Amino acid sequence: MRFGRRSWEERESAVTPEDVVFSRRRLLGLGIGTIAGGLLGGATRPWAAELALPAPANPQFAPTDRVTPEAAAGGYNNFTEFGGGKAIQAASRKLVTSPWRIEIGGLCGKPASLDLDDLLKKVSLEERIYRFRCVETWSMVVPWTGFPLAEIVRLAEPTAAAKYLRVESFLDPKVAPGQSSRVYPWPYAEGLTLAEATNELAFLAVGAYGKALPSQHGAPIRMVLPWKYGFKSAKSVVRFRFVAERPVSFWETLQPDEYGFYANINPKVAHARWSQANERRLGTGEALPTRLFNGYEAEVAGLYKGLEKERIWF
Ligand SMILES: Nc1nc2c(c(=O)[nH]1)N[C@H]1C(S)=C(S)[C@@H](COP(=O)(O)O)O[C@H]1N2
Ligand SMILES: [Mo]
Repeated sequence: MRFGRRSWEERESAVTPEDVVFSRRRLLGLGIGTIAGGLLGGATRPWAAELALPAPANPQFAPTDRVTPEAAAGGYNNFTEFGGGKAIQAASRKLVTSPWRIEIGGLCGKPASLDLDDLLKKVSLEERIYRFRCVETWSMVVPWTGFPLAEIVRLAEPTAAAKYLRVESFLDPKVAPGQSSRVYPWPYAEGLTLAEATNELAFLAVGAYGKALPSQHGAPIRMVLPWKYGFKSAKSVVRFRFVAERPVSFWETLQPDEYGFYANINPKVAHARWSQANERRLGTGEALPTRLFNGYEAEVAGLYKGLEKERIWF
């Protein structure tokens, strides 16, 4: 889906973090044409019905913000595995999301390799409406269905040596044309401190808008960390690893001066190339002032007490 071209769009394409590396990829001769090859259609999860969606809404996470229309949120995505632009939904259909193996490992007492369906039997699903803010300045409000990331920590029983959780996305260049580019440090990966991973807001979504997660949003399971810029919310997760050292993420590997570990939302701290003061809601185009921690200060500010000298914003 395409929205009217406006001044913000010009600005946004100019600030896309992908722009630097994507142009390099073109130099490598990997045509954009290959990226549009996903219409053949992959499997959507047959368990969509089994998931008993929609799950009960958690009234604690129901902001007054108007929910973004489903088609707007699902039609303007970042999923570099399937292309550098926003219209990756057709290409992402190639992702086969069932069966989906999840590995939980590293410094923990209960490492496991299990099918997502079996993982979902160990948790209970709920719906939460969260604000979501991309570093590129667009934002949305989405009803996600899922369970707290803290459940993974609980099931894994990390040892005392574990300080961080590394979360890794799928790797399959046959399915994801973007992964044929060696410019990127595949697989996409992100990381959190254990305190962040067990914060009540940190969420793993398997659904959106009362249905199984569509592929462009990171099916069958993706992180949602609403107080951090969107790139921290890794999609199509296959691996959780408890580690002692701070993980270096996909974007941090590419552009460490622009994308740091914490990436907490702060309107007063500009990105290296643009301001973060305002945002634009998908669908309506409404312009809004960006809020500290995306408006979740009460829930997460405590995580950063004593860390003020660190780079907790970018
Ligand atoms: N695996 C993977 N996860 C990813 C990305 C990506 O390119 N690959 N993009 C990130 C970025 S920059 C954003 S803003 C959000 C976008 O989520 P959405 O497309 O569901 O809105 O996904 C994040 N997770
Ligand atoms: Mo983003």
